[in-house]
Amino acid sequence: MSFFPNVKQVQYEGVNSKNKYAFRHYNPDEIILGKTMKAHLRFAVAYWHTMTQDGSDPFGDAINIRDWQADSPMEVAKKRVDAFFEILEKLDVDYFCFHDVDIAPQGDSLEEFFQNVDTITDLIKEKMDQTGKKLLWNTANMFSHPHFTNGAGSTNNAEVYAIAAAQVKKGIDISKKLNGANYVFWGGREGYESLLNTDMKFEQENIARLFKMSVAYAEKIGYKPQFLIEPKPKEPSKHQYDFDAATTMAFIQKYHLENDFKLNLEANHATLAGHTFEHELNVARVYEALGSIDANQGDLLLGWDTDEFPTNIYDTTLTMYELLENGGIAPGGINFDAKVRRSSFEMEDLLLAHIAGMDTYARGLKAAARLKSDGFFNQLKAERYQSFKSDLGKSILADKESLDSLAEYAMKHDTVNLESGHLEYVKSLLNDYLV
Ligand code: XUL
Ligand code: CO
Repeated sequence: MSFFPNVKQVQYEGVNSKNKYAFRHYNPDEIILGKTMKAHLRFAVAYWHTMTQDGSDPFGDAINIRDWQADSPMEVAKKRVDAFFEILEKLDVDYFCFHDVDIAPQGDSLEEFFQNVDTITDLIKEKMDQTGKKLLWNTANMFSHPHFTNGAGSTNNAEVYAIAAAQVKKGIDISKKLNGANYVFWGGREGYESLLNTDMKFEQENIARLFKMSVAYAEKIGYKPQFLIEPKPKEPSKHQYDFDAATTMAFIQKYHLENDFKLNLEANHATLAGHTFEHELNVARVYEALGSIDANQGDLLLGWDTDEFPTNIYDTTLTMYELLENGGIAPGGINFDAKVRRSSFEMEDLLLAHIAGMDTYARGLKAAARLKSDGFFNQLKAERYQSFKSDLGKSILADKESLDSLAEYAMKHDTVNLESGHLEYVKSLLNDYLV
């Protein structure tokens, strides 16, 4: 049975195509800077937004039309697997990501939940073997269930901590079973509401402890995916410990986790933290910790985690530039952690939204490749820092100077030739690369 009988395999048809189920910019086989677009972009579809989201919001009921409804939660879960792989195939996307709770009903006990997970991952594995699709990452949802109200790794309740550990253990087992490339920790409730009753140091130490147990377990079972932490400043916690890339790197370094952990950065989480996405990517690159990305965009007028599909080519250009400078994103990828708007409630919108996101990233990649080939940013930066090529600059960089020697120099040379950055001109030149 097909869930999208009216849509054929989506293909690249070029910018003049009027077929809405065609790529107009994403041409998987096109070579850009020596690699196919497909190899650069490593797209993934997110199970949660695509398969489980019903379109409801705090003010409105479920609205999405989804043809995988059935009599029991397990029957729904099984139908979703079929529909999901049809989506991956129709979009020609190679990778996917999921939380444990997205794929299987939680039932009445942890035991029942894990049995359901086993059954569904058997099905997923069969589909993977048939289609060649791959698991980019999976994760344990440790924020939805009522027992995680006060956190998982950061909980005040040792029994809840044990449940979190059980879910992570299962998550790593799933990663091994499905040959996952990465394993993600996103701590939605790893944060606090009020310092009046919170021991922040205690909670952070416990999170680090859970991460160390995870590394130890992966080593024990002989399967170690790249571990990733996904920062977010707030929502649902008021103060989330993994606020942004820099805060998370401080945590990773404090607890000596840098050999096993990198970052999974999300565009809308960056904007929630008051940063651009390229800022977050650049911070991760400074620490050599850019692992994978969650592609979406927020709405600056709304200011919450709207998880929209990316359609802004300015942003995807600067994002792809960071990824190119990173030497690519593998073994990570570009996961569409994005949901259709409430008004896009038809089944086919799931495909149209991904096509829009993929085309927007393809345009970003092409523009970023042009910027890189022309040495656009390198040239600007070389000019801007050129004073460090002078005798004085070279000597500073060679660590040959001290406050004494520099003060002596400054006393004799205190009239400086400042140069304008011409930033408006630079931005207008950058615009030429976008279209
Ligand atoms: C929430 C979010 C999560 C993570 C995985 O904002 O981004 O879906 O990507 O738990
Ligand atoms: Co995310």
